[in-house]
Amino acid sequence: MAIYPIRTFGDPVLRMETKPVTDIDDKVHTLVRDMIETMYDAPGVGLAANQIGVSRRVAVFDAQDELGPRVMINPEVVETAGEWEYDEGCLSVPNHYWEITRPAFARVKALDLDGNDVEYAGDGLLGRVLQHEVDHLNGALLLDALPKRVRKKALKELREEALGLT
Ligand code: GNR
Ligand code: NI
Repeated sequence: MAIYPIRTFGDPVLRMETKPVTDIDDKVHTLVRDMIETMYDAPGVGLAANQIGVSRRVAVFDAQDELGPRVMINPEVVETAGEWEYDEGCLSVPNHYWEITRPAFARVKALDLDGNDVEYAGDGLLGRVLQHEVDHLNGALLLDALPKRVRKKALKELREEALGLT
């Protein structure tokens, strides 16, 4: 088991293409175990592989329900509905939260660790985390989901923070 450092905004790996998993081998099992450990240690409710520098289409999440940690391999959002504004954060943009409007409901198709088709669907925190993690695997960050003006202000804040001006 291992806890990995989480890559943060500005690290190019967060914007790079991620490769689908074709073979769910021991390396993928180990990656998933380490990702779950890293997610709980952070602590966070989701983690995408590229957040620990691995450019593969793997994510884990725990929507704080009775189901515990879950894995999605090669996930795709296949359906969304509604609209919901929610105070969203990201371990790769630590200590910042923004009100982000996204679909309220999401359905994701993926593979589990046995290579079986799985579907996760829901609203609330679950729907939000599903969309957030698939975004990561597509090289997107929560900043990209902000309205233009808010995004500009957010980028300015992050730039100033990086320069040690705050
Ligand atoms: O821990 C996390 N909390 C969170 C809160 C609101 C919306 C999305 C999230 S996901 C985030 C962990 C993370 O950065 N996953 O990529
Ligand atoms: Ni995130």
